[in-house]
Amino acid sequence: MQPISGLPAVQTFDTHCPYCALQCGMSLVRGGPELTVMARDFPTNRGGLCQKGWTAAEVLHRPDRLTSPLVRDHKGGALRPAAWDEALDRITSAIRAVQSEYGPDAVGVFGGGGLTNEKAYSLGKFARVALGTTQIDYNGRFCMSSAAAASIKAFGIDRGLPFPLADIERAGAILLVGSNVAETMPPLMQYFEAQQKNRGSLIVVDPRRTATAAAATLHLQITPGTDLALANGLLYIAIKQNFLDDEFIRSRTSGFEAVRRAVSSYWPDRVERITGIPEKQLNAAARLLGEASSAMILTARGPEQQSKGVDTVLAFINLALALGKPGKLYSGYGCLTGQGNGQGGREHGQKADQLPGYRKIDNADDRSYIASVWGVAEQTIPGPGRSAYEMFDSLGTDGGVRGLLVFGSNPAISVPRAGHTLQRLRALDFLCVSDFFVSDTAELADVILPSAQWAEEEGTMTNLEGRVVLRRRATQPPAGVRSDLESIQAIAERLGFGEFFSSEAREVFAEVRRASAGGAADYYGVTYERIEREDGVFWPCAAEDHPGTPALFADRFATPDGRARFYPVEHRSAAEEPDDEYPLYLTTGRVIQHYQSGTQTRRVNQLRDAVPESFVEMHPSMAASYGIASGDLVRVTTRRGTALVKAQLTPAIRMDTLFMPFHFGGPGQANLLTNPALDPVSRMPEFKVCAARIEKGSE
Ligand SMILES: Nc1nc2c(c(=O)[nH]1)N[C@H]1C(S)=C(S)[C@@H](COP(=O)(O)OP(=O)(O)OC[C@H]3O[C@@H](n4cnc5c(=O)[nH]c(N)nc54)[C@H](O)[C@@H]3O)O[C@H]1N2
Ligand SMILES: Nc1nc2c(c(=O)[nH]1)N[C@H]1C(S)=C(S)[C@@H](COP(=O)(O)OP(=O)(O)OC[C@H]3O[C@@H](n4cnc5c(=O)[nH]c(N)nc54)[C@H](O)[C@@H]3O)O[C@H]1N2
Ligand code: SF4
Ligand SMILES: [Mo]
Repeated sequence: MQPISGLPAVQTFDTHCPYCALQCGMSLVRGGPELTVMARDFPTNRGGLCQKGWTAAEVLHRPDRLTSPLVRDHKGGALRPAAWDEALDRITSAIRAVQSEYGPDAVGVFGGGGLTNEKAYSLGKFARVALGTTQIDYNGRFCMSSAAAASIKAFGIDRGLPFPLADIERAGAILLVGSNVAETMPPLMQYFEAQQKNRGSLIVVDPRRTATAAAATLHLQITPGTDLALANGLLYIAIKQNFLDDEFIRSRTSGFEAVRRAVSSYWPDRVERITGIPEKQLNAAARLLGEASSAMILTARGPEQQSKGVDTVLAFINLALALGKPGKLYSGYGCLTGQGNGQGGREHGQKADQLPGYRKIDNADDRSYIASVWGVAEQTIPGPGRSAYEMFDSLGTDGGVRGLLVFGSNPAISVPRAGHTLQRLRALDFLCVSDFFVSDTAELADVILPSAQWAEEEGTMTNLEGRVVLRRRATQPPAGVRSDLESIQAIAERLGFGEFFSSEAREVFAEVRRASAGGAADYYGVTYERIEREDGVFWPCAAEDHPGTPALFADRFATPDGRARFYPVEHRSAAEEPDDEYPLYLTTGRVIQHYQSGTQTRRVNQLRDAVPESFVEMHPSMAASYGIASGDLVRVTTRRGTALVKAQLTPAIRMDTLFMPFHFGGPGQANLLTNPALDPVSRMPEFKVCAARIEKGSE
């Protein structure tokens, strides 16, 4: 690894962890040939890091890193190293061939919420300007899209947390729904611990008694897929107990009467039957929230990754609004965004229906503004395309996507109904993947581009609070490796659109600022220099002398009339409920050691040794009734397929529920089993609930 020339031998670079949306501050220190990680005091992590953060630099130095493009001469042939020119020519000739035979929309792009703002922006622009395709979406569709859609409906804007993390410590009560912070954002636990020390109460809703739930004042061990009924039930009790803030409802919201009517049938014993949460606990939770002077409701993937994720989040927002909390100090509704740039990644145009600055691709004013920034004619910007799962489902079909470019995602592992998804990926005429390693998806590719990693490039990320932070370059990428911005620019160049793209992050960011100006997510006043000086800048920030906006909604919501909107929503079953054939619930999620599809963390010895393979978590009583002992192989079957995994017994899970981590491929892959039933609005698949059966297995 080459030091940057002209700098002293021991160097320290302040940057951020490459993984989750907490974007913990860390320093990279170079004494010898390799970089090591040091924790750093930053407002989000306050010196803390999780084990993924501590070991992140190992991923830079892995011997199996890609250092040259790989190409396959024919389908089924072997991958072989190739020069950049050859690989780029292969990509452009495949794009031309597919588009001339099937039209511009036959080439698709799939991006990721781990990409910097600069990359996400360039990828969205590349799809619209250089490819002229409607077909672009990204993995955030599988992440926080339900919460985003609900927030836009209710508040008129989607910033995951409309307040800074520090507010958590001062909240009198917090309802944390389907979030396992202790494993998914460990340094954030210090905020909840401080909140409880300040006599605040923490209520955790999860089918499992996770480490997060164990640390709570009250744990509601909910039946998977029933969060909406819980929210309506809590609002029912709040109405009966006079916990409502009538003045707030009158002056700052609209639509409450319809919600009052809708929740009038959610009396506690009915909600107990639906959710499995005892009436006494429902009352206790409503009281803790209703009597607290300040209160927050936070959701994560548990309630959101459901085929009714949007309605479920709306039900929790209704509760927060009825209690009069949004826009008040230490209070409100928030979504805990997951990916490193999960927030920024959803603002700059890599989503099927979106243009930069959180603009809409079907809005005439938005289109003409972005056309002017891009220097293209408005009518050349294509319209909205398919959502993520729908795009994967279309691969290789008539009228579907025949050539796909993937940047920053590993869909072979992370898309639901993986058996089918893999078949579709194999049916493509052409697949190009940009990654650091031969990921599970890259294994299927015709061309793989080796990408620079986080410490080898510059760029900005927007964390779960809406704080724009700076990723600094600490080292050069290995010879033969290029940044995604360089790759995107080079492909565009070959397609005749080179002048529209830059491979320099700072130049791209200058354009992001202009393109986002006046939009909902306005970055115009954010500069690299300001981020360095101010420990990040919160959007919206419309001018360089604007302080940024840590907290939203103090005076008005972002709706046209400034009022937040209530939406009446009704409980409905999950798309698939247990029955005689498939009697159990299966849910999926994460463990502390692994990140997402595991391409990175499965390559770190310490993390891989701790959790080397997939498993299925089940209650000892359930296991006993099937004659299954700890460590036994189990066949888990759903209507989509079968997975073979070892049993992990724990009394911390409901007796009717199985849990599997989704980080692994092979026979234990959780997504072989999951249901691609989609939310009608957000198009989020139902990762968190399906019906399953188990048998004791054998190799
Ligand atoms: N270690 C680690 N940390 C990560 C990541 C990672 O892969 N690994 N990924 C990052 C990303 S992108 C994301 S999106 C976040 C996700 O962060 P979280 O949302 O905290 O993670 P999950 O484990 O997917 O789901 C949280 C909890 O939902 C529960 N759950 C399952 N079904 C239901 C249900 O029906 N209702 C309710 N209320 N709860 C349910 C699960 O038991 C689980 O404990 O984590 C981020 N941080
Ligand atoms: N069953 C089940 N499935 C799920 C979930 C679940 O809870 N249950 N959660 C869903 C959620 S919330 C998410 S966010 C998705 C995540 O699913 P994926 O998008 O598949 O997850 P990652 O592992 O983050 O994929 C990123 C890939 O790109 C590479 N990469 C990282 N950064 C860059 C970069 O800057 N440039 C390039 N070129 N490559 C990069 C990594 O090495 C990795 O291979 O999974 C979803 N799938
Ligand atoms: S909590 Fe997230 S950002 Fe912080 S060290 Fe762990 S993975 Fe990195
Ligand atoms: Mo995510």
